[in-house]
Amino acid sequence: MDKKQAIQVLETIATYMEIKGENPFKIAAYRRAAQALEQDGHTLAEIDDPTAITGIGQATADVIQELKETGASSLLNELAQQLPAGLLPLLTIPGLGGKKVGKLYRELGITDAESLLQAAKAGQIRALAGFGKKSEDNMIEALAVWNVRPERLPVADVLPFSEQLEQQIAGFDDVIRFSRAGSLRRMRETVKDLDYIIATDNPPSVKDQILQLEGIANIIAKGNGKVSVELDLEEHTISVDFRLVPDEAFATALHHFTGSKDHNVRMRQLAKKRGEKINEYGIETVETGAIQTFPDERAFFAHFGLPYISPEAREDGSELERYRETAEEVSFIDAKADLHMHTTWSDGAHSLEEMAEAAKKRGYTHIAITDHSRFLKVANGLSIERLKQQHEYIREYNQQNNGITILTGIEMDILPNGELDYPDELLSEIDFVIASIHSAFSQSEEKLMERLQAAIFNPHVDLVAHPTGRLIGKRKGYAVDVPTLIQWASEAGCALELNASPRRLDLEVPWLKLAAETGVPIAINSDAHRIGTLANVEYGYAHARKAMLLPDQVLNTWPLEKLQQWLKRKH
Ligand code: DGT
Ligand code: CA
Ligand code: CA
Ligand code: ZN
Repeated sequence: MDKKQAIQVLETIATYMEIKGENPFKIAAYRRAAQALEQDGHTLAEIDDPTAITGIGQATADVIQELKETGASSLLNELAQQLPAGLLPLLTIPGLGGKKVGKLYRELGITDAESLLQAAKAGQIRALAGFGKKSEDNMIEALAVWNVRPERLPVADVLPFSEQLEQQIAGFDDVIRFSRAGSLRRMRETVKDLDYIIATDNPPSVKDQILQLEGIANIIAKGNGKVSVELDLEEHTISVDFRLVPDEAFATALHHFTGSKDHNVRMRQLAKKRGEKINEYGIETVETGAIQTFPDERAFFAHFGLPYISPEAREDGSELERYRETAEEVSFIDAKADLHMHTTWSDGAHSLEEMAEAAKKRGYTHIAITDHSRFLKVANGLSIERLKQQHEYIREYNQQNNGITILTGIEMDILPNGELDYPDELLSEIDFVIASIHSAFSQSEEKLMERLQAAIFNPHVDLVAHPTGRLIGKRKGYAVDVPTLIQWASEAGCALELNASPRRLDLEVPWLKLAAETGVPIAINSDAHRIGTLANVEYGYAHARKAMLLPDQVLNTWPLEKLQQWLKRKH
C-alpha cells in the first residue's frame, strides 16, 4: 500500500458513502483527508500520526493506519458489501458519479446496468431531481456501447493478465520451455487474442493442466497440438491459443505464430529463392523433403543470413532491410536514464530519495525529477518557492555521491491560453524542462497547436511529454497536427517523448519513425508516480524496437556528459 493507493481508498470510501446517502459532512471529511494526504510531502511510511496533518481527523486517520498496517480497509470492504455488486460498475458510465448513482439506487431501486436501462426506457429517470430528458437519452446511448467487448483490447488491459498467466504456465509439469507469440509478443497497441507456444514431450499432460486453469469461461478446442480457451478478464473474456510442440519445432513454431502475416510472407519468399519451404515444424528442402530444425529463433534467422529480428519489429516486412543495414544495433537499446518521474513533492507515492535509489537499482547513471508545476493544483503542483527548494535539495543530494546524478527538472503545464506555467528566468535555471498539456483537451486544433508551438519554441523547453495525449482504446488524444509538431521540434531542437506507460505509448509508431527520420531526439520515459512503474520503460523500449529506433536517436541512452552537452544547446 503506497500513498497514491491510500488516497484512492479514501476517495472510494467517499463515493460509496455518497451512494448510500450518508451525511454530507462525513463524506466531505474523507475527500478532505484524501486531498490533505496528496498535499503532504511525506510518503505513507513516513507518516506516523496522520492526525498531525491538517485536514485529517480521527476517523480518517484510523483508515490510514489500518491501510498502513494491513494493506486494506475494513470500512471500504463493509461499504462494498452493503451495496449491490452490479451497482458499482455504473460509476464508470460517463456522467455518473457517486451522487447520481446514489439517487438512482435509493429512489428508483436501480441495482445494475439492466435495471438502469429499463428505468431509462420507461422515462423514470427524467422525473428525478438533477436529471432531465437529455441525461436520460444520453444514458440510453451510453449503455448501448458500455461494456460491449471491443474487437481488440488495449495491451495495457491484457499485460497484467498475461503476466499472471505466464507465472502459472511456468509452474506446469512437463513444460520444457514456452513463450508468448502473436500480437502480444510483437507488442501491438491492441490485441485480439493471446497466443502461446509450449514445448513439451507430453502434450496430454500440458493440455489437462491448461484445461484446469482458473477462470475458463469456454473451451473452444482441446487437441494435443492446439488448445483454445476463453478466459475471464474482468468484465470481458479473452481467447487464448496454446500450441503444444516438440522441443525441436519450438523455434520455427514460435517464429510462425509470432507473425506478423506480412513478415511471414517475406520470410517465405526468401526461403523459396533457396529452394526451401518454411512451416511451423521446420524448414523443408523441397528437393529432398528433409526438414531442418533450429535451437532458437536466432539460428533460424541466421540460416537466411539475417540478424535476429526483434519480435516487435516484425510487421510489414521492411524490417528485413532495416536489420540488414543496421545489423543488430536496432535491438540493442540500453537505458542509462529516465527523464520523467514524480515524487511526493507533487502527486507521486514515493520520496525523491526512494525514486532515485530505485532508479539506481535499475542501473541508471542519472535521472531527472520532474514533478508537476503550480497550475496543476489537483496534483499538488509546485509553487516557484517549492520548486526552488526542491532544486536546492537536489543539488545537496548530488554532493553526497549517492551513485546516481539527479538533474533538476519540472513537468510544466502549457496553460489553456498558450502561456507557460513559469517565467523564462526561472526555466533557465532548470536542467531538464518538460512541457505538457493536462487541460482544455477539447480545444480546436488551431488553439492546441498554438500552445504546443509556444512550448516547443521556448528556448528553455527540452521535451514535450505525451505529445498527443492519447489513451489507447479510451481517448483519441487532443487535436494535434503531428507532422507539423515534428517539423517544429526539428527546427527548434526540442525532443519529443515516447511515454512508456502501456496506456499511452505516445508518440505512436508511425510518428516515432517520422521523428527519427527528421532528426528529432526521442526520450523514452516512465512518467512513474511510484517505484513500481519505473519498470514501464520496458514497454517503451519494446515500442521503440517496433519503430526500429537506433540507440543514438534516444536521449535516455546517452551518457550523462553527452546529455548535458545537448542541454546546453540553445534553440
Ligand atoms: P491479433 O490476434 O489479431 O492481435 O494478431 P496476431 O498476429 O496475434 O494474429 P493471430 O492470433 O490470428 O495469429 C498469430 C500469428 O500466427 C500471426 O501473426 C501469424 C500466424 N498466422 C496465423 N494465421 C496465419 C495465416 O493464415 N497465414 C500466415 N502466414 N500466418 C498466420
Ligand atoms: Ca493473437
Ligand atoms: Ca490467435
Ligand atoms: Zn508526468
